[in-house]
Amino acid sequence: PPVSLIGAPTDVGAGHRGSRMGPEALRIAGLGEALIKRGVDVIDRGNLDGPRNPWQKPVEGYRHLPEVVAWNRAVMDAVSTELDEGRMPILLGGDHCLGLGSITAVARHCRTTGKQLRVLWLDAHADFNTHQVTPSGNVHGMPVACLCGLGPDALTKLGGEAPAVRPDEIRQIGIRSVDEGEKRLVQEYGLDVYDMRYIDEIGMKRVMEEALEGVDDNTHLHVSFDVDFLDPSIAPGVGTTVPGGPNYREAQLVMEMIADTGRMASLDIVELNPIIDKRNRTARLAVDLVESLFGKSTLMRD
Ligand code: DIR
Ligand code: MN
Ligand code: MN
Ligand code: MN
Repeated sequence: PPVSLIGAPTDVGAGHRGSRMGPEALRIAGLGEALIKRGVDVIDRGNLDGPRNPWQKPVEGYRHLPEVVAWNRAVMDAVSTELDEGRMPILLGGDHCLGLGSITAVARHCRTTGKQLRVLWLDAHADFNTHQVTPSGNVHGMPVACLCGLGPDALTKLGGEAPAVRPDEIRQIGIRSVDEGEKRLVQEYGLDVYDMRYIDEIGMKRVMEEALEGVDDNTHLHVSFDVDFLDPSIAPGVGTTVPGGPNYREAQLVMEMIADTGRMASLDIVELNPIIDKRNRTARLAVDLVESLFGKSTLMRD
């Protein structure tokens, strides 16, 4: 399907500033041109508007909650517009709090069109904190909990009724940092987490087969790609690096196996922080991986 790039230049949900520059870094790394070269019809919608980052301390367990709500509303509306037009939205973040607005729009679209929803959450973190257990107050550590109905009404009911998404619609891959209180919630909600230990034990190929099991012709596959999913040795340009992530080959396999399903219908690329990068290499890697997501492969395969 035709693709629409949507920039959301904000870091209101993060603990480091700089992911507000993610959209431009991805454009400069050639994201649009790479897709056009693959024969994809691409429109760059430019950047959304929203409140500036006031850079304040958490209030009752949330940093910048009003600003986070405003940005997520803008993202939800923009993603909805593209889906209604039959286009594939690619959200250029911005921090990962925006996954809430993006996936709320996707879930609503699935309910009205009768599609099965499958969310692949590629991340070092589970992003399942609440204001009671968060160690930071940063809302980018909370979007999955909010999608599952756990959080303030302003976030959980962004698209109407909560929860926007059922835990069994989500598969998390690459996880290696879960906070103490967050662990209990992940367990309680029965989230399907393919953590790094499991990837080490059974290998990325089998992990992806399991994560994609049940994806059929009627499935809308949403990929939420937090760039800190990748090992910091190949992707240093993120605010919250965690050692021990997927290497280049494993990441390529993830993307190629998603492409093979032919069902990806929306994508977030988030947490890219060019401020702490080296010559935009992390954005260039992200573009390389997105090419694979769109079917680039070494050989013709059948
Ligand atoms: C940590 C870091 N779990 C927190 N989270 C994220 O502050 O809640 N970093 N998502 O990317
Ligand atoms: Mn994340
Ligand atoms: Mn993360
Ligand atoms: Mn590639």
